[in-house]
Amino acid sequence: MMASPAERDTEAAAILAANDRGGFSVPTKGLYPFQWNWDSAFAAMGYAHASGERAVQELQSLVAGQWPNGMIPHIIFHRPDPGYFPGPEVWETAMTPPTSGITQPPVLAIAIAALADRGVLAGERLADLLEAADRSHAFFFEARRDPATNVVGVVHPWESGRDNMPDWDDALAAVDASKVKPFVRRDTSHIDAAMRPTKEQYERYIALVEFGIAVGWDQRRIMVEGPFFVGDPGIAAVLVRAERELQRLARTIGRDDLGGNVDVRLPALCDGLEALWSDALGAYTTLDLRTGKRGEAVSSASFLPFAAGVVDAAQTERLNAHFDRLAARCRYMVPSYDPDAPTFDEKRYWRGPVWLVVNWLIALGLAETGDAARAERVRGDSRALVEAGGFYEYFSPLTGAPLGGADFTWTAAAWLDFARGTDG
Ligand code: 2M8
Repeated sequence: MMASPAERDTEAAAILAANDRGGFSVPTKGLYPFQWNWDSAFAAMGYAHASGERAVQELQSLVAGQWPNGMIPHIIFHRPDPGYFPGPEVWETAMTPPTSGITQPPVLAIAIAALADRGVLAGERLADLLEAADRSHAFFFEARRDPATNVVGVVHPWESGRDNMPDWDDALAAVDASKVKPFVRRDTSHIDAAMRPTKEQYERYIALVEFGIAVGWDQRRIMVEGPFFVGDPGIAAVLVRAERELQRLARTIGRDDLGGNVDVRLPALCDGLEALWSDALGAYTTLDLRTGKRGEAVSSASFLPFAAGVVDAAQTERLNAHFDRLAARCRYMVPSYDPDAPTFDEKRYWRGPVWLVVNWLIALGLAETGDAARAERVRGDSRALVEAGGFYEYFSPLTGAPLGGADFTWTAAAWLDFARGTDG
């Protein structure tokens, strides 16, 4: 049902309040009952509209789960909940609070910057959060960067946040799942199985968890010896942007020691991102670091490097051509996968649907490169999706049909901070 922007504002605020578990948020009730890493970073920017304090708390509760090696896990299990699989007893990471054993896109420093720029985060609390972000970036540099190419990759599709994207299929299919013990999924008891990953994929997701346990969650061994290591333009682009934000803020508070050695870490991360450019495709795509195979289609992550400030004029031209082709095919931008690819699926998880948080970062990058028209296409479509469909987890790029979980935290945050704009 079509709702006015003011009605959606009220609803968004109510969703953020309802998904607040006291200092941390859950992505949605039922389907995702714990704190997720990049969800929380986006959530903080949403909470800032009602309370700067609550926004800061969201980031503090996220970094409370940081490992001694700097990794911020993808899930923090602050409290038990039997409704999700795999829970803490499956991960066996022996951390306090209990956590998963992999990470997610490092949106944290982007959120810190947003709160600092708004004036709701300063002083010691800002310095503490920047230190946490710095240690997390150092973790990516040490344990998720291929030293030969500088490419930053993921050791589990869940690390990318774009879990089920077709580019992971081949590398995931090569993972041996023959020894995985039987398990019961929970996601398909909340959501139509046609929108979720398949059983074969789930078995391999768990096989990767079991590999982590087998090496005692030694994150460098997982990168070097593990069965899955694929360069990800999504994480690589978010990390470059996050690193720039970290260095900018660190300078404003006189903490030049943060941001790694500025002459080393950032240039290496930029080189690694460039190594994910496929000239054949004319876009940034995945690179299997075990086999050398590149992804062959455009995904929403192909457009994230705009926000990293690395795209040159010739690359921009080629990316724009893809953007315009997708924009002609899809009523709503940006599909998570190329609608012209045979593996595109309008409804299934990260194989086609639109996520507002990815749109948020894409629009930001486009606007910064001076492309107001394409930025506005992305923002306007995001706004129209929520006005018509509400605060769902994701949406069909073809029809706008709302899909996945309802009353979603990061969709509400994206509405308040990005999609609604300032004119409604
Ligand atoms: C989805 O991922 C989780 C695993 O992390 C799942 O399917 O169980 C993804 O969309 C991910 O990007 C997101 O952070 C998470 C919570 O919204 O859900």
